[in-house]
Amino acid sequence: MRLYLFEHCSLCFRVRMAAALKRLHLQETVVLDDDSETMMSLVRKRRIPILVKDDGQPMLESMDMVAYIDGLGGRILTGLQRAEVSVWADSVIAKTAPLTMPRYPLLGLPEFGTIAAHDHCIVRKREKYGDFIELRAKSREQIGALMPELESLDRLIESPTAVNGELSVDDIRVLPLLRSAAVVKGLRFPQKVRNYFETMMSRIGYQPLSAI
Ligand SMILES: N[C@@H](CCC(=O)N[C@@H](CS)C(=O)NCC(=O)O)C(=O)O
Repeated sequence: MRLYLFEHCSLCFRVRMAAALKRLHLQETVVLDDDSETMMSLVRKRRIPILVKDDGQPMLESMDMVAYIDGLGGRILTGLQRAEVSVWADSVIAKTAPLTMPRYPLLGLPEFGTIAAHDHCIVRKREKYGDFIELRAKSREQIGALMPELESLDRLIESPTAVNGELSVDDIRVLPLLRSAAVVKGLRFPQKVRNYFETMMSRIGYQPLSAI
């Protein structure tokens, strides 16, 4: 199996996390941000992540990929899901994206490994999120707006090894978002969130991205 991904992409990290939890080796290709051809040739659209299965069939939805990987051998995402956790995950993105998006191109990530790929990202994302320098200049207030969300998550976390006490798809929803949020220097995770983040990242053998 080969996963086509961007290193910064939290949806891609869902799939990498599922594979790591299963101790399953995924071949990985990081696509340059301006390399639409690779994506188009696989799935006829500009979309990441793409999982190409061993039979050559590509998959396009990250949660379908997670379910597929979890179904190989004995399932491990067996815990119950909680609506509050998916509601949290869906709503927090509006608060994290203005902080994380303008930082990713500064982290030396492989998808921005050429100046053309880097600028391709800036030009496209600027349309959606606004000017990156102006966004970064608002970091303090954005962090202030995000903190109550992290405090809410702190109250939801039941164990450092599983958000609901037993590993479930909710962990796949939450950990990749925390990995993204952790690129924001000066953002302090509340105690249970920090324990959960550190425990889970170490369990799957991933270092956090750098923070800026
Ligand atoms: N529902 C899809 C959404 C995938 C998605 O939105 N991917 C984004 C990257 S995170 C994308 O391909 N954006 C196009 C682009 O960056 O040009 C999934 O969960 O896999």
